[in-house]
Amino acid sequence: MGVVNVTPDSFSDGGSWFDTGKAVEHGLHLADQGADIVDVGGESTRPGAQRVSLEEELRRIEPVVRELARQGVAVSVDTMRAEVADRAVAAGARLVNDVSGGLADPAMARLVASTGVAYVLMHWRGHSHRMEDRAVYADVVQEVHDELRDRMAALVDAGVDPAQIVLDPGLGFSKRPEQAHNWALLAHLDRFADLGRPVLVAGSRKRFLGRLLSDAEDRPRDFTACDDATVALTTLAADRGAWCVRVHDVRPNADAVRVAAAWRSGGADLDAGRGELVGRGGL
Ligand code: PMM
Repeated sequence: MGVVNVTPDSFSDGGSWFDTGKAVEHGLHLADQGADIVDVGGESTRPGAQRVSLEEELRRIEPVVRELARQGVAVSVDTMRAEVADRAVAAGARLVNDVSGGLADPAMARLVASTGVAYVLMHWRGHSHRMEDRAVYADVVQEVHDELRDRMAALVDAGVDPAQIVLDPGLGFSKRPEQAHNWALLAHLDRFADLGRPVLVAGSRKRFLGRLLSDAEDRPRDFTACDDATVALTTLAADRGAWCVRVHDVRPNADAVRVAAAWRSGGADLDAGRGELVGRGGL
């Protein structure tokens, strides 16, 4: 999954693709580089970010989703709002990526149920301005697991088919780099297997990588120099069975997924690292 943030202020690529034409061009480039899905978002979720209005979010993403879908790209919409998801699906999006796991908008579950699109349910404990102080865990892996399980049950109660759901531990969201929450989740990705759904890992350029790669004076590495570490993360995640990785620099990560898949299959299935269609029953 390649990322197109149509925002002026995202952590990793804020401002670069804020213009509709540039965003479309970038999405096509990511598809060309090997992205099976292009994730289009219009609201920054960086720690401390303020929300954008519904109108502004729609203005940012709708034309980009429509044009990419028209050109045959499998588009995902990164939104917490049911109305934005609805309009994006009408414009051709095939997957809704909701970092709030349905908590930010009570209408999201019904929308996902009625459209039948694939849905990324991410672990979330609150909007950006609150997420740091809610990063308190006795056992981060167990708590993230149980909260995802409970959200999945709530969505299914609201009519969502479990087959629509992809789970995401939400690296960096109410997870503190200095407390190694993200690494604990990665080390125990297999613990999510009992929930019976594919897992998406989104660590690309995140602060916990910059912190790991701090210099001798303990200054975190800038995110612009964390792409090699992201590829290492992708390789390990793919080897441990992640269904999808969400990344900014697609080509080396797509290559890493294919290497990991070939390695895992012992050469028996050299196409295993190529993506599959997403949608009900297609996950
Ligand atoms: N992280 C960001 C945005 N969208 N979606 C999912 N499913 N999982 C994530 O961890 C996630 C996301 C924030 O990162 P960015 O600013 O680099 O896009």
